[in-house]
Amino acid sequence: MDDPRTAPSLEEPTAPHEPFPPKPDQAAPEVVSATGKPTGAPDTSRSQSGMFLTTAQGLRLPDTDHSLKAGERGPTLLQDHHLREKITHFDHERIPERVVHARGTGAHGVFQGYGSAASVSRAGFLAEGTETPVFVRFSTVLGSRGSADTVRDTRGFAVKFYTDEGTFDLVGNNMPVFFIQDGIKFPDVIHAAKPHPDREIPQAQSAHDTFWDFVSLHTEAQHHTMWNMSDRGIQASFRTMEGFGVHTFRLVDAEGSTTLAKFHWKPRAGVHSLVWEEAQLAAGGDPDFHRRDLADAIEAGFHPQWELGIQTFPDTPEQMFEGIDLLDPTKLVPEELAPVQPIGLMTLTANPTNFFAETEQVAFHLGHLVPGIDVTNDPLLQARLFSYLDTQLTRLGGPNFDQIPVNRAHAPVNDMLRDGFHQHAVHSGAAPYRPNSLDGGCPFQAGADLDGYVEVPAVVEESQKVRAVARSFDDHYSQTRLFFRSMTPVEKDHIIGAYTFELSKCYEQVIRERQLQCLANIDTELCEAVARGLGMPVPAAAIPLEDVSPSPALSQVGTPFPVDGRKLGIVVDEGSDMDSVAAMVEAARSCNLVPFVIAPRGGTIGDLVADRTYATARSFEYDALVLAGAAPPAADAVPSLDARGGDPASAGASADPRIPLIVGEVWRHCKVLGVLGDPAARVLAGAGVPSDGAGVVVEQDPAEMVASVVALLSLHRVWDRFVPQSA
Ligand code: HDE
Repeated sequence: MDDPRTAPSLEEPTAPHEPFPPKPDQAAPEVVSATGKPTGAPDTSRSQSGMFLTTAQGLRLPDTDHSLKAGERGPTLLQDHHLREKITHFDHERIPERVVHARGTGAHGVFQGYGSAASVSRAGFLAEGTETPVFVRFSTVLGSRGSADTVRDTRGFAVKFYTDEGTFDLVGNNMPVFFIQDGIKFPDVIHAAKPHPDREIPQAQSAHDTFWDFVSLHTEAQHHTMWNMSDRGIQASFRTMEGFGVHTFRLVDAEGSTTLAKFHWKPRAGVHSLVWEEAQLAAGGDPDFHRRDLADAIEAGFHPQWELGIQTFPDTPEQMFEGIDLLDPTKLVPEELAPVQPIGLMTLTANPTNFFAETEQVAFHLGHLVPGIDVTNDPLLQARLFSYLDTQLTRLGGPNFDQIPVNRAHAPVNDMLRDGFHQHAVHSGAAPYRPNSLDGGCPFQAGADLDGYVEVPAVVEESQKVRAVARSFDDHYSQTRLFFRSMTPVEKDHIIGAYTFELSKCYEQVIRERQLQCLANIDTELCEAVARGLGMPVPAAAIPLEDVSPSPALSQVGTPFPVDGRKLGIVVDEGSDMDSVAAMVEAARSCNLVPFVIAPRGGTIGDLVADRTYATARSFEYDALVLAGAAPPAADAVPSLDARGGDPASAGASADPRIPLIVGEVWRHCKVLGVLGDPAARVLAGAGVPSDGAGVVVEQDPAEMVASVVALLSLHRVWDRFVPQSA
């Protein structure tokens, strides 16, 4: 029998049977008790059970479609307990979204330690070969829960490691620096970046007055702002995104010696971004673009991987490295000065079974630490140590959110926390206090010798209480300049374009002027180009511009990466050579590409299923496109009525106008473009794309075509096609 989840019957099924188990690509939190005890229950035991519809009390119900009424046309009776339960629960299905990072997506996976960190950290999960289950949540920062994925923003990269020694959370971002140096300013930067309080627009955008007002007045935000304006602000996918712990942490080895360290996640699939127009098209055409990509990839068996790495620095009293204050979260340490040393590998293996239960309810906290990892005095980090637990009290409705399945520790929990809303543990014993004799003294304290977490006895210098910042935090511009000067010309152009776009969206001229002054203090070329775009005079730098040595590791361009799970669109029509197309689909699959057949209409074409039609396809969905036919106008092509129909004049007399539209975008977005056979070549000409252009592959042989596409795609885009304006 076909799996009814993938092949549901046309008729409503009425024969009772048990609920379906999760799909093969799905996993759920491990079945441990509210206090971390393995229950031995099967994975499915947390889902619905029994064949029949019941109330929350397990009472079987004969009818859930009609409320209990005084006669067929009479009023509804208050005594209808099922109606009241159903509606009351529904009325309370929503919880407050996260105040930041509301839009997110999650996945289960596993982390394997390499053992290479043993010399600096005693953390058990970093030991060679140790496997630790993880739950990851990626997010945007500014948008509400339903906002689009591909907006320009920083991305969250939060990982929960369910280690044997307690849960460790690495709550990072896809950028190594932050807007502010002190956590007390977090409400300010977020209030400035969120939608304006009067009209609540714009949603999930930084291109507005209050954001630029804040960052231009508060110049320590300039470095992070430039990361947002760079290609890093519009990631191609979560799978191709770096992650950073941002702060400097303190690692502790088995002997108690300490080392300062910064965490990095390096994606095996490379670091790739969208181009701006593509990001905008995707935000409208598929607001779930990143969420869908991650879930599809995992379902298809392309399990994304990241290597965890550390940069290490001597734990000196100054906590400085090469003139960089390691406690200043607006600074990075170039990899050329402190290479990233790999210490483990994370593989995401399963999608959540239930979005709300897992992705929405997961609660990360920077203070979830394990022996071998400690914090530093970074003032941003210190405020975060307070915020993450506090915010859950409102969001998850009380103090027992640690007992929600996705948040349960896998290590045994023997705390003395009791009662409160939604208490799931049934605590035994009489004495949740210490010292006690009534429970025989249990629970007992564990020192370092018994794997207890002992804070590093870091020296706190003799000091006075002050509201002040260290002089070593004063420089707001040199690393911003370092970042810009480390970009390739095409990346610089993108940054210039982003600043120009965003500042053009501001209404207040003074804000543009002020930000241009900041750009003048960063880089003359950048400032001049943005000022030109805004039609404004170029201010002179107010500070001397330092000579900086570029850090090539900051650039995303030029390194080849695997193409697993990248998407290939293949445009066909009724006259295409479908044997060739089938061979190409096969060859693409064997290279781990995901082929999509784009046909004039739905159904099958040749022996293949039409994955997309001319009406539903748009360029942003594909990393590369191959034309395998003349694409004559499909039956539903109505160029004069359908804006998606494109310009019929540019289509050539014979092609469906939507195909040249896609081809034009693919060309503009510097994606690989293949042409299989002569009829397809005519479509190319009709779209105004030169057949000898960079990254245009003209082939007769399907296998050769796929080989060429893979070779070009490994560099992500055909960078040569951009004509750089910057030096
Ligand atoms: Fe967060 N941040 N943050 N943050 N943050 C939250 O916690 C906060 C900061 C980050 O997928 C909140 O549970 C303060 C830096 C991620 O569930 C909240 C400050 C970095 C996520 C909070 C910062 C982050 C959050 C909102 C300044 C990168 C999403 C809901 C002191 C290193 C986690 C929640 C998830 C979420 C506070 C700064 C990363 C309010 C006060 C720096 C990835 O507690």
